[in-house]
Order: sequence, then C-alpha cells, then structure tokens
Amino acid sequence: MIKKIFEQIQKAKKILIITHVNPDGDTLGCACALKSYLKDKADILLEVSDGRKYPEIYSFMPYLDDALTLDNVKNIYDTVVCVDVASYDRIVEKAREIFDSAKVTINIDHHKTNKGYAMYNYVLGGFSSAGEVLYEMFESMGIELSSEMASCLYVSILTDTGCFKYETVTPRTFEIASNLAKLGVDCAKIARNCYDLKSKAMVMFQAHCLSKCEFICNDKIAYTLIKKSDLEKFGAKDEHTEGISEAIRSIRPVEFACVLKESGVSSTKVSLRSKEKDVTKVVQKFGGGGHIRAAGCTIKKPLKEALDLLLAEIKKYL
Ligand SMILES: [Mn+2]
Repeated sequence: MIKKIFEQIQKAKKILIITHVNPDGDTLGCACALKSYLKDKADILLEVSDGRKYPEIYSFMPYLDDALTLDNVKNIYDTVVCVDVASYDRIVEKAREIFDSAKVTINIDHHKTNKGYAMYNYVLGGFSSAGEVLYEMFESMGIELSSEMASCLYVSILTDTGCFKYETVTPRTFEIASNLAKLGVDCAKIARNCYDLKSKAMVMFQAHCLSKCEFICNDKIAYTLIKKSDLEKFGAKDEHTEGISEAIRSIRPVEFACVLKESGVSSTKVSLRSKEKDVTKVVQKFGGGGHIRAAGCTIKKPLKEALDLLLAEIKKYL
C-alpha cells in the first residue's frame, strides 16, 4: 500500500493536504513534513474558525502562514491527502467537495476508529501518532528526511504522545525520535515552543477554569463548564482550552476529566480524558470519537443539559 500511495503522489499534478478540524500538533506536523517533501506540488488546507488558522503555539512551524484557508482554496487538485483525519466528518465541510471530486484520495492515520474512507488508506491503528505512521512510510520508501521534515515529524510525535507519556509509546517510537534527533532536530527548542511559550491570557483563563472545577463520586469524576463569557473575560481564544482536561486528569483520584464548552446556543463541545477507562465508549454515545484515554464529542444541548447527559453516561462506566 505504501508503494501504491507514493506512486499516486508521484503521478499527481497538484496535491491538497487536508488537516483535521481544530488542527493539533500531529496533523500540522504531518502536513508540514509532507509539504516540505513535495514543495510546490502541494498545498496545505487549514480550517478557519474565529479568524484563526491554527493554534498560535505552532506558529514556529514552516509553511503554515502560507497555508490555504476555506476562503481562498480553489478546487484545482487531482489528489487529496488527509493526515491524522480519523473520519470523513473530521474533514471541514467545505473541503469535502474537493475531497469528493478528487481523482485520487489518500488517508494516512493512526486512529483505531478510522474505517478507511479514502481510495488509498494507510492506517496503523494504535500507533503513537500519524507522524510515526508517516515516518515509517518515508523510511520504507527509502526517502531521506531533511532536518525540516524531521522537525515536523518530531512535533507530531512529541505532541500526540503528550511528551512520550502515553501507552502508545513503544521502543520503536523512541527509536524514531532518536533517528529524528540525529537528523538535526532541536528537540529542546521544539518542546519549549510547544509547551513553554503560552500566552498570559491562556494561562490565566486556564487557572480560572480549573478553579471552577467540580468534583463528584469521591472525586472520581471532575468537570468544568466553560461559557463564552469565560473566554471573553480573559481575552482567551477557543484554542486556549487545550490542556485543561489533561490538567484535571492529573489530579490523583480523578478517573474521568471532563471539559464542557459552550459552542452555540444549543451546542456543547465535550473533551473527555481518563486514566484507565476507555472514554471512546462514552463519547460514541454522542457520535464522537478519539482515543481510549482522550476523546471528544459535541452534544446538541445547552451546557447544563449536556452535562447531565454526559455524567449519566460516564457513571455507567465507573
Ligand atoms: Mn493524531
């Protein structure tokens, strides 16, 4: 399959690299690594919401400032490559038109729930990151990585493993990280960019959300509710909620950490984390998905009602 995918990439005239909605380090790292390999032959498409293209912490990465947005993307692509996109619905709606009309579609991913929605699918479910999958593809094709490509793949692996903390990390993950480091990746600088250059608004907003956290069921379940006004009060952006659920989970007795964010008049975005339990079982009830200990969904109810529905579902798994 890897050979077939690279044959298609070689044959393609113009390639669109599609990242998933609310892009994270993994999808961006893969997109930039591929763009770095394909140069002018490929463009990256990013979702725009709230006037932003991607979380500001990733502004150190190459190519993102020139990436296309839904406002300026044209349907001129014969080939589409989705990276870290778990399902067809994780493609921004407007980009689906381009996906649907492309001659060739390719799906490179690591989500176990990925059913293979493209013509060519290379999904290694359970791998640490789409970046690790893409690394294996480059390696098996004998493609030499530039230090730029290596740095992008390192961002993918570092961020999707929570700094090499998750069970998805294998001896091979470290071996790949080591190979990337040998290619000149500045690991300390990337870690600093990804984790230690947060904006003041983000940290203060997150402190506020943590201070409002509620604990139930002997502190096994903890949740915080975020209203639009909470964001406004701190001048925080949507992306600044990233990391709150992990901070709540890090509290010793907490098994389920929930962050519920008002996302419309009658719509709530849920981010769920666990220490041991499989949270995909909970979010699947609401049409969501993700990984065993990190998943999300949208519940078409106002904040409080969504909370009640979510807690009832979680209690079944306690
Ligand atoms: Mn990923």
